[in-house]
Amino acid sequence: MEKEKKTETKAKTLNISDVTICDATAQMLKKAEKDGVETAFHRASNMKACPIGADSACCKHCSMGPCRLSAKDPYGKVGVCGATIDTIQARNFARMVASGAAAHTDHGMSMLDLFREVVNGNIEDYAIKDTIKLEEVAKELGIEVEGREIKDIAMDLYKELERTYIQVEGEIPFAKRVPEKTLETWRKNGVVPRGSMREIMELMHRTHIGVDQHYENITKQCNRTALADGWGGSMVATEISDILFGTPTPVKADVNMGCLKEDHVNIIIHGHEPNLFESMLDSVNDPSLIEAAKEAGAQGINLVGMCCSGAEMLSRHGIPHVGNFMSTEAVLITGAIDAMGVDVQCIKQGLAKVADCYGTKLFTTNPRCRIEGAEHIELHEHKPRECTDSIVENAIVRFKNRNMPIEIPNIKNTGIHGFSHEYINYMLGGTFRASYSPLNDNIINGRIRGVAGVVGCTNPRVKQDWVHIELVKELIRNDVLVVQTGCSQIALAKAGLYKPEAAHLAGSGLQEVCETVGMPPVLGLGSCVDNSRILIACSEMARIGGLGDSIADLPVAGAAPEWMSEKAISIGQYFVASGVFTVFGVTFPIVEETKFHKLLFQGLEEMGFGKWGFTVDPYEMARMMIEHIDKKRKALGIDKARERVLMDMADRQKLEAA
Ligand code: XCC
Ligand code: SF4
Repeated sequence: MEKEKKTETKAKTLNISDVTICDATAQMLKKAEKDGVETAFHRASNMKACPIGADSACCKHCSMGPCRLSAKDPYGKVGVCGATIDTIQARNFARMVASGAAAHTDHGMSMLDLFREVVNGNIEDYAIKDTIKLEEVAKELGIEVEGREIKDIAMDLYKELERTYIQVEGEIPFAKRVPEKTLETWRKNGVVPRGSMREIMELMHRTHIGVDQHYENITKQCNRTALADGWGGSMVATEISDILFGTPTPVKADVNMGCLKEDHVNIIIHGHEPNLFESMLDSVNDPSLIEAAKEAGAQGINLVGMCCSGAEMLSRHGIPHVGNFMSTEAVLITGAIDAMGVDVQCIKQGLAKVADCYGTKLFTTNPRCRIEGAEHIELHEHKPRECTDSIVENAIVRFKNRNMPIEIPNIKNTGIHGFSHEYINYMLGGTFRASYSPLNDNIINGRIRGVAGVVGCTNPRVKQDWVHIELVKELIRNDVLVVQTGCSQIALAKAGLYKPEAAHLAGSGLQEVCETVGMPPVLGLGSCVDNSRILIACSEMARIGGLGDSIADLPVAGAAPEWMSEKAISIGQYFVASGVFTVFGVTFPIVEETKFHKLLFQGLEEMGFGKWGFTVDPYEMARMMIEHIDKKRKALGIDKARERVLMDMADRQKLEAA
């Protein structure tokens, strides 16, 4: 009791304009204070991040410890077992990679399980929607498609992709997509992944006390495991989801909390696996459930998404998206949410308490994820509607019993989403010559300086959305085409950058390309597993020619400016291992000036991989990425072309002025 009181008096009031630039979230945080509700923003401001953990200078891998080293004097001490700072940091980092990779690959495996049961005819509520993509992917993997039944092709594809997970020896199937020279680098360094189960298991083994105690060797397995995510589990998740639910093509859609409707039953699906969301889409369109909602006095049922499965449904079907990771508690504060259904990943336990405050029903649906205080209605894929219908029915009851004032921020932002790798191919190349050549041409002639992937989470340790938005604006202003996924995509969508008219914020070269094609300067590719679309795009750019032979040669860079999850670390590591310079913000869990730090931030590049970068400042981040892009342009001998383009522009402007 005494203690509790103490923390209460210490609790700081939140300075809302310091923690978010999302107006809707800010409005809800104000309401939270009035309502006496606490969110992750409040908890972050009242709990300093553990400084030893932040530097990754501690180890608790055995009970001789936990051992605490000093970030200020990293080589002054070792752990009880003798582990050095480099071993300890490398092991901690490796376990983040293992966990992140496990999350993506387990998700991918669920999609593959669903696919198998659909093909076998055991599941009838889902079906193969995109047979063209099915055949394309099968062909790429060397499966015969000519004159064969879809079912047979699908079964062969299943068997082939299963190797991504369970294969004991040999390269994973999608290694076939990796540019020759990149694959050579992997082979030389012994990091081409086998099955992800084996890679993750081996990484967990090697980071146990008394096994791998050389940071270079641990990093090697980090690369292999991360690649088993990017080119394995994540890529399978994306490709199978496209085959089952359709490959995204551009679609106009709204984001932000203004997508909620006071006079409708509002249902949010939040999580990562599209099977729940797809079934919910059927449920909310069921005439009998719509009728039930109307009988309860609602105008209808309004389904919206959050986080990654939200970003997927936004891209695939134009389903409105109400906010990214740091808005999931805030949106409940509207009081307008009648039910929130969640599956896996990035679901804050804090949601349960906020939902309870507003009488919102929070449902877990996946056997992997339960939350104390939330009701569990499991999604069984052979009868998914039982789960999603029941969530709708519960939501209708909550609607009928709404007894609190509702406040919905009146903010909605329209944009164009759904740029799959296939569509970029088609859009730039035109119907008859679908190809990445025009993209490469525009990079070579300098209209587009390079391509940047800006992805990842939001994090209460930095001002929500601000780093994403400033970074992306700076990049496009400098003619860097930006591709996005996940919570970052939503940040920029809220800032209005997914409108084609946002092209005026781009440099003159990029602006010209956007206007010719009619595309926004920022392209959203979907959820975090859809980062695999960026890998495929990079492969295509290398394959088409003119920009070098490996991904490491390309004028591209990546960033996760507001990252928070272990998944982000796995993504960062697979981009680095694929050859991409990748910059993270917020914090980096390694002590600078250690050998392990030098390996990640420099040594890997010397081995033919990419490398890591770090800064919290979006402008510095953009500068680092552009500098890297320019370095690659110079190495390719295309830096002159760009100078000429800029001169042409200047000349033209001079002419126009005259
Ligand atoms: Fe999670 Fe995927 Fe991060 Fe968003 S970006 S906070 S991982 S929901 Ni993927
Ligand atoms: Fe300490 Fe070594 Fe045990 Fe880690 S593994 S807790 S460094 S004794």
